[in-house]
Amino acid sequence: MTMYQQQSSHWGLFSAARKPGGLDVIPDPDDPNPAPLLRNVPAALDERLRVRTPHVRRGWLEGGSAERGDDEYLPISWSEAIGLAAGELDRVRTTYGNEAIYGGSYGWGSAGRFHHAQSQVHRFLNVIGGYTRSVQTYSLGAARPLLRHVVGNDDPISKATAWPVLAEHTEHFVCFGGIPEKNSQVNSGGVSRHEVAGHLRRARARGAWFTLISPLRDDLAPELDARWLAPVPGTDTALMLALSYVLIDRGWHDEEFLRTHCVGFDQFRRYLFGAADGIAKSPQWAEQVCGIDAAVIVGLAESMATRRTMVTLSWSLQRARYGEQPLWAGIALACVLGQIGLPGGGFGHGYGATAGVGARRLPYRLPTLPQGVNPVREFIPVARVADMLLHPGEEYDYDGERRRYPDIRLVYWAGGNPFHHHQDLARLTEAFRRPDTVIVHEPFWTATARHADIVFPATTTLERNDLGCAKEDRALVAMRQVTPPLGQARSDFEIFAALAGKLGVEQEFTEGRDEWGWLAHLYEQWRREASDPGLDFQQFWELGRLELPAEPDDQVLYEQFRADPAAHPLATPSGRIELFSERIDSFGYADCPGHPTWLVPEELQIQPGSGDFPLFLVANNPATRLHSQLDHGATSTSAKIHGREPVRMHPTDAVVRGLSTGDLVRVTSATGSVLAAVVISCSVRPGVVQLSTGAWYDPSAPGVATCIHGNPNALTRDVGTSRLAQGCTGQLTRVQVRRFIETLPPLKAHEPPTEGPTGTAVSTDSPT
Ligand SMILES: Nc1nc2c(c(=O)[nH]1)N[C@H]1C(S)=C(S)[C@@H](COP(=O)(O)OP(=O)(O)OC[C@H]3O[C@@H](n4cnc5c(=O)[nH]c(N)nc54)[C@H](O)[C@@H]3O)O[C@H]1N2
Ligand SMILES: Nc1nc2c(c(=O)[nH]1)N[C@H]1C(S)=C(S)[C@@H](COP(=O)(O)OP(=O)(O)OC[C@H]3O[C@@H](n4cnc5c(=O)[nH]c(N)nc54)[C@H](O)[C@@H]3O)O[C@H]1N2
Ligand SMILES: [Mo]
Repeated sequence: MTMYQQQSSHWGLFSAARKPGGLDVIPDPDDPNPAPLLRNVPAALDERLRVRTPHVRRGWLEGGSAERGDDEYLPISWSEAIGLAAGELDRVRTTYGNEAIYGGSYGWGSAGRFHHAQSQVHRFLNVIGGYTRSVQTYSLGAARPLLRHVVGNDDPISKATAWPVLAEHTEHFVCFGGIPEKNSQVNSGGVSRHEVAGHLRRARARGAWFTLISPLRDDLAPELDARWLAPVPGTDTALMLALSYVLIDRGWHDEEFLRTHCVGFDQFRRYLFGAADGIAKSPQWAEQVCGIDAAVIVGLAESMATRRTMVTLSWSLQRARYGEQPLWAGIALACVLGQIGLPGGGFGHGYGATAGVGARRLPYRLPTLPQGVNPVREFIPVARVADMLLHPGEEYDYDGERRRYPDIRLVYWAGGNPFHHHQDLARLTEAFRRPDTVIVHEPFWTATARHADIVFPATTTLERNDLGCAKEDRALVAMRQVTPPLGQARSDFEIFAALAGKLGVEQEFTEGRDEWGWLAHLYEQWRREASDPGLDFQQFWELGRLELPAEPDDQVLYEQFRADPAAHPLATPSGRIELFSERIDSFGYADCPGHPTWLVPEELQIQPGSGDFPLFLVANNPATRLHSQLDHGATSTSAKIHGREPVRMHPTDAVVRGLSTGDLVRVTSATGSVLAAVVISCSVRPGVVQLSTGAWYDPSAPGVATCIHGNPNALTRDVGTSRLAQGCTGQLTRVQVRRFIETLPPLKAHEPPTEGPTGTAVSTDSPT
């Protein structure tokens, strides 16, 4: 009889069993809305694309870094690989100090509390003396630093009004960037029940209105009957300012709330009415900027003022140049409406971005691998990684500080794919050629693995046991091994344990425990801290699943603040919401002034429809996979055409280019070019094309395109949101699209790299 084992992923719970035809995956029966992404899971065991043994890059063995990204890989034994990596780590830390090791290692890795790649790599590097880390994320790069100044907390996930409250009370959802169902498939750490779509349907059934403000119609589900407004991408700030202008101009604003709960309304109002720059941020002004009729803006403002309104602000809004502004202007708009803290009113940042936004958060810590202490103080804002590698010693600004990039000699990555997630990938390739050594743990031959000098084959969740749960989820699950490790793959923990052994710190790293010992230890420790479920580890493991109690939540922050701002002040300098921030103003940043401001991003300085790059590219998160994970899986590949990523465009833009669905195109920007395949769709605003992230970067035919597969980060600009947050700006770029009529070069991204002959450093002894 086939044994199905319970497993978890960032996109849901499932059971799986190995069968002769591959892996059989069954969604969890308690999940009301399982994610289509589950169909990608069998690709986890695709033997061709798995890194099966440790590898070393030939050029690195021969002493070079120039060929990184375009080289052969030699399979080597575990003992050799561990020896080489430990030797390099030791050489670099003793010669240059531990700050010369970059271990930020940003990325989502896989679900699972113990085999959490970030925790493992950080714990290991701390044990050997520390590393230069990264701060912030690609998700909320602009948001978190800004929110700290404006509302005094940087957690839009758990501070959001809970979904059931919205489903019951909100009368008008005004959704900037939408609430895309595709994104709520996912939650970092896992999601046992997909409920966002159900909450939205309940709100609609009760009669709630939806206004979708987005370049893509499918950013809200069709059954919500949303009114779709599609401003020019990147102009939401102007629209929000005009909405605030109308509300104030007509006297529909909440004077009292602005006086008692906010600071800086006077400065903000003066700016809106043109006192500062002579430009009134009127609906007529906004119409010119965003392409939305002035009358529509006035009507929308009126509807917002007369109904219980939730202003939802997607994370994508802030993943663009000056991304601080739409978030701040959106919060200001909610303040002008004055409904913050009322049930179903106010603002939310990121509803639907993940299943966890607006879900109840567990009131205690989860089982967590301790990471130890990093004695190195050095850090960078995460999206400045290429700048750091290219410009050691150079100065830059970040959130009021003047900082200097460290000089990195060794890059260590486990559980992330920078050659998916970073902007301007050709520039990142240059940057990755700077350090002496790059070490990567990967289950797959991703572009990042192909830019490494030493590649360690990592297992996937299917090959190990773990504890699964997320802060915003209610299930603690046993993730049970489905199949033995593929080839010679090992877990990140085992790899680090071997390295620690070589460096003489094995006991410090493992504390004498193996996988099973750690799972039992983490569970038992958690059980003592959390509300004790009464089951010991063995009993839990046999049962397989605990429903965790949701206790009184902290989503009442704004309710309490509304009720009594003196007793429940926000953690801002004023204790109130800051429409003008003296701190931000004191930094003197022209790219992030002291109040929400319309700043014209470079993308908009080219007239829409004209110039070399007449179209806006929306590079959003993909519907068919999580980032670049399992890009070779069934859901992901079924959307590709001729093996290339689909780029969606409006019929009017297709007609003038003579394009039909299925045609191959070259998309070019000032940064680079990609090949992709056209899909014509009326769900895309005219003048906009959409190419989601995650197609594995394929630079194998540079004469044809920077990436012949369709990774939009070959096109995006590597520039921070502003000097305040230095966040990622990958969401928007200007491009041209032209039919591709040359010979189509074969895709190499979904093939393993060229394997060199078994050479000097190579002996295929059994795993040690
Ligand atoms: N243009 C543009 N770019 C973007 C975005 C955008 O909107 N536009 N979005 C950004 C955002 S929000 C994010 S969060 C990033 C995401 O960027 P990443 O988080 O880097 O993307 P993933 O594809 O999830 O990369 C995770 C990698 O870890 C590997 N992995 C999985 N499990 C394990 C494991 O157990 N051990 C090891 N060693 N490896 C494992 C996977 O195979 C995969 O290669 O992308 C960003 N990039
Ligand atoms: N299926 C799936 N789900 C995911 C992920 C994934 O890779 N796949 N990634 C997860 C991660 S790490 C994160 S951070 C979140 C990301 O959450 P978001 O950043 O919110 O997600 P995106 O899909 O990048 O963008 C949402 C929508 O914003 C719209 N948009 C883009 N530019 C503009 C603009 O200028 N104005 C307006 N009004 N709208 C605009 C686009 O149409 C886009 O579909 O998603 C998470 N969920
Ligand atoms: Mo993200």
